Amino acid sequence: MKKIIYFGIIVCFLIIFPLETQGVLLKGGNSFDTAVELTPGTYEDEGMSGGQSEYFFVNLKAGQSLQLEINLAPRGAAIGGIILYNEDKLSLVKKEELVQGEPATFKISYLLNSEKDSHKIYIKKYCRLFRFDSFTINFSIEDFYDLSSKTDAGESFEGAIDISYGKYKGYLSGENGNDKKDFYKIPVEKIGNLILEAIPLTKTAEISAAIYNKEKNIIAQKIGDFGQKVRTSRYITEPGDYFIEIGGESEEIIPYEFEVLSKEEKLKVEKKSFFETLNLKFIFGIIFLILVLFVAGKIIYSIWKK
Ligand SMILES: [Ca+2]
Repeated sequence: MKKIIYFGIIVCFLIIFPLETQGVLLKGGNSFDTAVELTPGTYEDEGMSGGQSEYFFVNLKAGQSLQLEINLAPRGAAIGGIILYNEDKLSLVKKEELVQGEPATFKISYLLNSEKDSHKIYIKKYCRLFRFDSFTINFSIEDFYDLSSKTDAGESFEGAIDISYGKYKGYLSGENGNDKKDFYKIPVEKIGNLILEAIPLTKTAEISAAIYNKEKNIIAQKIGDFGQKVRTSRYITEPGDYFIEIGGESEEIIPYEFEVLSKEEKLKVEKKSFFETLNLKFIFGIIFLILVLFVAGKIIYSIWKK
């Protein structure tokens, strides 16, 4: 008897709370002011007709990316899409699709910089013409923090993250967001070469690396080709806080690695003397060879003459 009761309870539970949640039915607001907050998950609707729109908003931290996967199922054919707006209600991204017959899926991602600690992003979904029988949004958040900072490195000197010599990993948004630059600050204590190497970890990106002096003037810069490493350096004569800027271009989010190295004066002198030694050896070698050829020529000539 007990088993039957337990079985009945489980069946009732499964009817009320299905194991597979196919998506939550959610209606957005009809303006920015009445926008409805989205948390990560899948949201379905009951369809939209031409002229209809709904507003949502999400909150993200600096260094996080908003990820949307949109599925549009038209009734025959329909036109509609998604627009992202910032907190000031300025359009950031617009993606509109003409969908005919089969449902279509597209993705939007937007990586946010550290101009603010947290960002409110509005999402407007709309149908411009005809009708979608369903307009599904899958919303997720992905972290693209620089180094192990749990945030995004600043877009300028003021927000630079402190580093020391070593290898680090960071991210830039490319066209998918507003994280266009990352600034780092490195204290240089000794006179010598400050070397900066950076490489995009995707072939679709080109990366730039620059070094700024204590007065925040650029003193070394290199712009690379797609997927290529860049290397730039500058001989530092005055210790102090120097700055590094990494920039990049791509249609996708750019993961990158960079390394900051120092070569002190001592090493530089050693390197110079090595080349000097090499040059002297080369010159003496040439003189010796000419002498040998000259003497040999003389001997052969004298034998031939006899
Ligand atoms: Ca970044």
